Amino acid sequence: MTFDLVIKNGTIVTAEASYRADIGISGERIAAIGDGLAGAREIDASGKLVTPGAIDVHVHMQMSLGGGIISSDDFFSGTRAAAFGGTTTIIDFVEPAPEQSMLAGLADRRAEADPRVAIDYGLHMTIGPHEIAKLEQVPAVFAAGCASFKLYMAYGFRLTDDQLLKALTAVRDAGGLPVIHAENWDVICVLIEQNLAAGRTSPHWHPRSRPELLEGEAAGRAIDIAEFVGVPLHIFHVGCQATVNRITAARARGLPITGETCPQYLLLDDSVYDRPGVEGALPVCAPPIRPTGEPQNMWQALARDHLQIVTTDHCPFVKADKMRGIEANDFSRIPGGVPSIECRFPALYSFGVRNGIFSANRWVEMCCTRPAQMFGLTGKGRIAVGFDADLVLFDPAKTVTLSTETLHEKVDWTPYEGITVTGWPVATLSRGEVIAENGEFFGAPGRGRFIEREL
Ligand code: DUC
Ligand code: ZN
Repeated sequence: MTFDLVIKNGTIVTAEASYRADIGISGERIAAIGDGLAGAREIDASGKLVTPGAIDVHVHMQMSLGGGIISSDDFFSGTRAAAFGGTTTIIDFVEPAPEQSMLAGLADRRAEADPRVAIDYGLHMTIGPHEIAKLEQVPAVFAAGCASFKLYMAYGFRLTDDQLLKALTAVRDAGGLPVIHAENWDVICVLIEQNLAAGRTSPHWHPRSRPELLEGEAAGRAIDIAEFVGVPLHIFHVGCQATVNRITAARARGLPITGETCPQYLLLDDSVYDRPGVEGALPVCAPPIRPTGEPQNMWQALARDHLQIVTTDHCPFVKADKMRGIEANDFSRIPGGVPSIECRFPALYSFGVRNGIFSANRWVEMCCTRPAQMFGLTGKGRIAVGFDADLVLFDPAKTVTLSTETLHEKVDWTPYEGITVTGWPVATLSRGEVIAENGEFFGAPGRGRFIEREL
């Protein structure tokens, strides 16, 4: 049998094992794994690792904060950058307008994404305060393929505990998975107010207004409400041990609680906020990047399965937008978010696998396989016959120095400027098609598909 495409002589790395074999692809799917396979096209992967396409279940493309501030990667530029970094599936968000039904919000978000995405994607539905009156719509949203629901304990989307109880109950009844941004908003608001009143206006005060202890408290409170309701819960963007402790305590009680961290919490510490001028404003994100020691805690949490997956919370804002908070003398007005979508998969290899913190199999598990399982991305995240041929040819020896020159994200800075990683994707396949190879992009806007997820 001749396959459409064969990846030959590579070392296949899955969540369970590493072994030498060829991969035969027919159409969009993996059709065979074995030796001596022949294809109409063959790619030699000698010396390369072959992994499932990486999956990033937490990104914000072209997300509007109001006032004309929009995250700078659109669904095309962001998914193109993702492909260069080995990511073949993302999950972004629907934020319905206050007067809109959740399904109308979903249709609007799909209209933004469908013509632009270069890789496959899914959407989480946001349940904000305005959606509490619309919770009877949750089953229809679930049936439309938005199987996970985002709840915020901060910002204008913030749900109070009574609202959290109602939202978690509705998501439970629909069979969905709630995901949560856990911070203590009341405490944050007071600390911001006190710091600004005392003239403490620089980004240095951003992490000091969002304490780890209270992030842990919020995560623990959300976990307790989820336990009471009887629903699983996934904790977003964990950067401190206080929150990890709440997750591990819940898991030790047998509860279906999971957590993620992101590259910014692994590669940086809060000294970034002391950089001069706008430079200190650029890495502002929430929860904030934590003090030295916490990144090491997060690496260990990944190694021990105290955190289950790695995402990015990719949400870039250009320097001019970040500058607004500096000009206003108010760190709380700096739009929050950093770019990480392109470097996540290679950086986790470089600093996790190469430094001996975890195995290459654990790397694949956290970045590919587990995200697909947890979020209902059926047919993705594995190298197995019948699965989508979303694959990465990864050169474990290729070095790349991260900078705005080398990265493809549509933003005029990166928090990782000057950091050199060893290990980088040399080819990325999405459903059997090579969409990025040796620094060239072969995909197209709109070739990605919306994935109706099922749990
Ligand atoms: N935090 C950020 O920093 N940006 C996007 C959303 C979020 O929760
Ligand atoms: Zn986010």
